[in-house]
Amino acid sequence: MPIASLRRVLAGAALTLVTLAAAAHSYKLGSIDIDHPTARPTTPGQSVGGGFMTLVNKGAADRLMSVTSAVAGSVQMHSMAMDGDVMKMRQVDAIELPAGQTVELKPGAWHLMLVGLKAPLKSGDTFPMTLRFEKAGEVVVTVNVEPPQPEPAKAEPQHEHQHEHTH
Ligand SMILES: [Cu+2]
Repeated sequence: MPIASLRRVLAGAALTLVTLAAAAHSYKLGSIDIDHPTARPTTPGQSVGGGFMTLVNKGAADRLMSVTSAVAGSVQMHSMAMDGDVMKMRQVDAIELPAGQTVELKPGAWHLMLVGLKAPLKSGDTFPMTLRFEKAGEVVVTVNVEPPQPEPAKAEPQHEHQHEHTH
């Protein structure tokens, strides 16, 4: 094959890989898949931001032990749970990843809090973040800064419930 066309083929292959990586945006560490790590955009003066991702554990039980990123002074792991009728946020030492289960870090559930942001997070930006698991070890993921995605169907019943009161 002439060099020129070989080069074209290779360039095409490289481009395809880049496109796939951007669309899928997931990482693999041992038996743990880390899907779509994202953070919310923040406004100037806002020192705290939220971080989200989906952790799929295809192997034995593990735990997310710590998270660090250069964009923030510290990254805390938080849980959200109802305490009476109040939703309360609590800092935890680790997030349990039961064997064969998916744990979603999302608003209203487990999430990361980027505390002491050094600069506002802007929509479209990306930054590296290091996740350390008890058994799987460490991985650096790229976090996409993106605004909240509209929740599919799930949010509907709540809306209907609220509208009932206007009758
Ligand atoms: Cu929190």
